[in-house]
Amino acid sequence: MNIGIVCYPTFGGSGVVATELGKALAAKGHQIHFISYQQPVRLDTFLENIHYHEVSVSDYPLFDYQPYELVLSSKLVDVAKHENLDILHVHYAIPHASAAYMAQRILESEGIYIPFITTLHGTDITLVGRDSSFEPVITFAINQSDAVTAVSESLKQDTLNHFKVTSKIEVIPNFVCLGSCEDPVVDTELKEHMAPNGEKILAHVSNFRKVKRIPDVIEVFEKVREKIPAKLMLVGDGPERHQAEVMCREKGLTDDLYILGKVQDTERVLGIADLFLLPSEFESFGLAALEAMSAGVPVISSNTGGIPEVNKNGFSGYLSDVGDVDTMAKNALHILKDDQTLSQFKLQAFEQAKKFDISKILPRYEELYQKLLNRH
Ligand code: GMT
Repeated sequence: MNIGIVCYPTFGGSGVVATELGKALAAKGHQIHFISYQQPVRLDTFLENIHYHEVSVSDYPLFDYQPYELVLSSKLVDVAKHENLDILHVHYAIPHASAAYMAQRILESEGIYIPFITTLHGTDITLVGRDSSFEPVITFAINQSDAVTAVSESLKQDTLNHFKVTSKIEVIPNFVCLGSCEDPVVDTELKEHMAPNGEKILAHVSNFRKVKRIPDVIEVFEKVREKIPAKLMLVGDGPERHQAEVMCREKGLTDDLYILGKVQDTERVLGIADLFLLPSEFESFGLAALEAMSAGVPVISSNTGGIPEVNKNGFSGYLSDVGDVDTMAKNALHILKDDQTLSQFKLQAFEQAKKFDISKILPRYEELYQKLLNRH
């Protein structure tokens, strides 16, 4: 199939999922056309069957705000026609689903019909709960999609609660690419370098937005470090990062803190961690937690949104109420207290991640594409 994939190219989970999906489809022989305003971060090497089409929004002085959605729609029309796309798969509702709808209408006026699938990722739906001005466009674009998927049951329910959706929403969970990996790989040299005295390593990966509750990450770490020698690795970047640094300085934690920023090979970094912290206010899925589990790292998380569908309480880690840092720290210490318990949780985290291996998820997208193609 010739498949167009539209995504945000940045470090967010939706872009990661879209890119990894495209790479896996390309490996199976499909022609994949990524359409985005920048090269997606996980698309950093040449790969067969993968094409990249940049949406460049020119800086025209008439506009205070450049009309990205219109340029995207035009690009979709252009790529669809010249690359003979069979199907379009857009990740994140705003503005990708409405741009796909517009492109579909233009193409239809020229006698070409291309079905489009919208995958809902989370903030495209949940933030709208707080900003109703988007509601009519999102409702319309979802209902006009030829198929709609959501990354968790929880997100599907949120969508049905916030919008008057008439389309069927199919839940296709996010995934990790374990391949033939039997055991997670640990870079022991790096681990010894980061924790030279055998300290336990706690990690957090995110885009450092308020919803991630970074102060809770730091408080949990502080409580753990009071009891056992520990290090904290903060990976990623975003608006809350500076405040996080200030908080760590004020608490006197900087000697045991690594602020790593936007690293490319998160797998290698996660591989040396003993515990992953995700105390978010909300997560539709929590891809970062799943990626940690796929590196054999148990997860201490909040029990919000779709996280309970990913992190299993008492098995791959523990879940507690949002903001309950005392319980999170208590559970973290329970996992870290002895090597046997820690090894058991590491094993179980990896077992849980296997349920989300791409080999189980990819056929579901392929079936959906085929179903739409058969219909038209
Ligand atoms: O919140 C983020 O980290 C970014 C956002 C995105 O769209 O890239 O993430 C959302 O989609 C991810 C991939 O499906 C999910 O794993 C995240 O849980 C979800 N974020 C929220 O719901 C806050």
